[in-house]
Amino acid sequence: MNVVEIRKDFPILQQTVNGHPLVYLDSAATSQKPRQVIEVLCRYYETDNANVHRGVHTLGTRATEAYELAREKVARFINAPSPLQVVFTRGTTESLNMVAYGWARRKLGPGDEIVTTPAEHHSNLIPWQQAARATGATLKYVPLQPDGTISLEDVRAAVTPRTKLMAIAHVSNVLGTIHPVREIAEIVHQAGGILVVDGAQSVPHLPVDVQALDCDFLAFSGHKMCGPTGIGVLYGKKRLLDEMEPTYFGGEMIDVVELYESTWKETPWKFEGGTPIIAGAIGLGAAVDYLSQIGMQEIRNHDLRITAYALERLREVEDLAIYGPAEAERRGGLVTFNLGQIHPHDVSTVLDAQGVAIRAGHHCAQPLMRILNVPATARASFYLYNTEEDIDALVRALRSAKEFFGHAVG
Ligand code: C6P
Repeated sequence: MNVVEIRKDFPILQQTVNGHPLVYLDSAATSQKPRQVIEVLCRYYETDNANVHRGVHTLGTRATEAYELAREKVARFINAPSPLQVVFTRGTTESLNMVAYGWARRKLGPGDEIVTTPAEHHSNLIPWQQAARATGATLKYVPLQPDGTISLEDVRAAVTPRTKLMAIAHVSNVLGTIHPVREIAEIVHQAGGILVVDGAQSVPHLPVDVQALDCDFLAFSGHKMCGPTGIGVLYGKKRLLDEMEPTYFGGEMIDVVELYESTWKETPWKFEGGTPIIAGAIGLGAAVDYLSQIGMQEIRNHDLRITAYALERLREVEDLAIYGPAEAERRGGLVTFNLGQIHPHDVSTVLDAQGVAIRAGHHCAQPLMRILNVPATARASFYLYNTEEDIDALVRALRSAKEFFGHAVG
């Protein structure tokens, strides 16, 4: 994988910020977009733009074909058995809410259990809180180990025949932990439940094969994988999608509409009410082409190298607390940390003055911040365009932040 060449694909990286070359270390929040994706979006609007599944005119046919081709590309990318199991959504948050509304609220009742972990992103936590409240089901948590992992023993203890659903991130957006989804799926299935996987941080970074993982639902966002914002995916097993209720009712998702009742199209179209996110889906298709051409295993290997280097260099910085597993192999491409007592927002501001973009805050994981006993953390996250020089710039900027706030460190 030639990172120097890859960087040339990303116009946004060719700039200075605050007088310094941009060092973008916030891809877990959103990734940058390659020229190949931007050009597909421009071309779509310049030559093919029309509504889909409606007009029989030429542009309508072209737009429909491109939209459905994007579904096929996404299906291949995650090895879904059929494109009909790929629902286009606005992103991970919407995908997870659709399962919570369309499946969990229909299937759960008092005495049933939903199992998750306290390290989840709010998008994979609040929908289950709300579903539990609405149905009388109980929400249970698998405890977090001090190194940010969970043990399969604890999963076995938490999952019972009452467990109708377990939800877990494949990769934590704060700790970076890669969770053993395949093994968890086996435990949940043995108990008769289903496994919902939040793939927001895994699908962009690892080869993800839904059939090998045997997950029942997988949610992810296009904007974290070189695609546009506003597009995401819900993959589901066919039987579950078929028994799931649509969340949105209206144009395009219907079969027959009477005055007092209506019927729906088949999966996946019954979930895509209204004019869908046409350009977004086509842009995501282009992103999938781009990533596939480089190779997801190559991207994973690159993430691994950069993360190992980052862990090594960051450990040299005095007073820097690093959260999550010690070994790069057990992490996705991100490192979360705190520098002494300096508030992460202040750290981030000093870094920004040197062109280094990281994220600071609770990362939409407030219960996890309480477990870590911090109000917030700083996070550097990596992708296929980051280099070891980017990590060196991060470490230099952190050292200067330490000098700047000297008295507050320790
Ligand atoms: N995490 C981060 O900086 P949306 O916003 O729907 O595209 O993705 C939500 C989401 C769900 N699960 C995980 C594990 C995530 O990391 C995210 C998005 C970003 O960590 C923005 S808060």
